[in-house]
Amino acid sequence: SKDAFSWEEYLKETSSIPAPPSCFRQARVPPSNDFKVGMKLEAHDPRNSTSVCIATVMGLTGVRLRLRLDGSDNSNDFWRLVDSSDIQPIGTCEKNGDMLQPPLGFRMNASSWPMFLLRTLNGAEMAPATAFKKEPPRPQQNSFKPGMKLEAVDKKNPYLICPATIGEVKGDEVFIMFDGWRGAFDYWCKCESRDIFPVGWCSLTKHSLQPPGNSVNLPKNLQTLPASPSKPSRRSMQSPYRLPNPLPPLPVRKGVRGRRPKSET
Ligand code: MLZ
Repeated sequence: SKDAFSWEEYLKETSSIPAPPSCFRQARVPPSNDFKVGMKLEAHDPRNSTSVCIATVMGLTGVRLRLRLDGSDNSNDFWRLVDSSDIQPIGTCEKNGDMLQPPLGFRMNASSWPMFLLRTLNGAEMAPATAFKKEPPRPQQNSFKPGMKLEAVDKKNPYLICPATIGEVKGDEVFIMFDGWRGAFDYWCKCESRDIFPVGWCSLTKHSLQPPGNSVNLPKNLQTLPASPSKPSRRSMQSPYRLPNPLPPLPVRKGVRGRRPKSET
């Protein structure tokens, strides 16, 4: 559509450059997603990473899988790349002499786990070994530089991948700043994090990419002040995208919703 987010235009508008693909722990040519909804696999429990559990593929988004641990509730879904080392074919755990564990917060009595495991695996469609791709190597060093643009998972809304900027670089870590969200979703992560991607990744892998938010990114010491339209210099550093600020009032029209992107919640 005509107002879809365009990196090409956005990079021009913000006079910024993308972080080079060599900075990232991501495949240069993204792998294919050969999983199907309903397939089962083994996954490290994100809330207890030493334990390996059975998971079901609930959805596919680009080369990421939406996963749910069998025996867990529906409010702890998590997302993994098809080349993540956190996932493996069913049988891997046993081959390594380990035991499959109930997920943290298993919804039944612990004594019913062995029977639950038998039943959940009986007749299940298991993801084939060929669907699991080899995790790419770590980058040699942290080559990110402040100001570089990228695409990053919003950890508060992990189904979302959003345009972001490197705010700071410290040792092997980077500070991820989400464009247009006034710092509300920013985080530090390792440069080798699997949650950060080069510009163009979503488009290449057919994953949706959120547009930047409407809020101006202010320097840390000014973040509590309202953005002042009378001092345009304050907003000149980053994302002048989709201004003006303040937004015009919403037109009141029956049956027409969502004319303004949702604000941070
Ligand atoms: N809480 C918002 C999502 C914000 C996403 C921001 N990502 C950097 C909503 O529910 O619309």
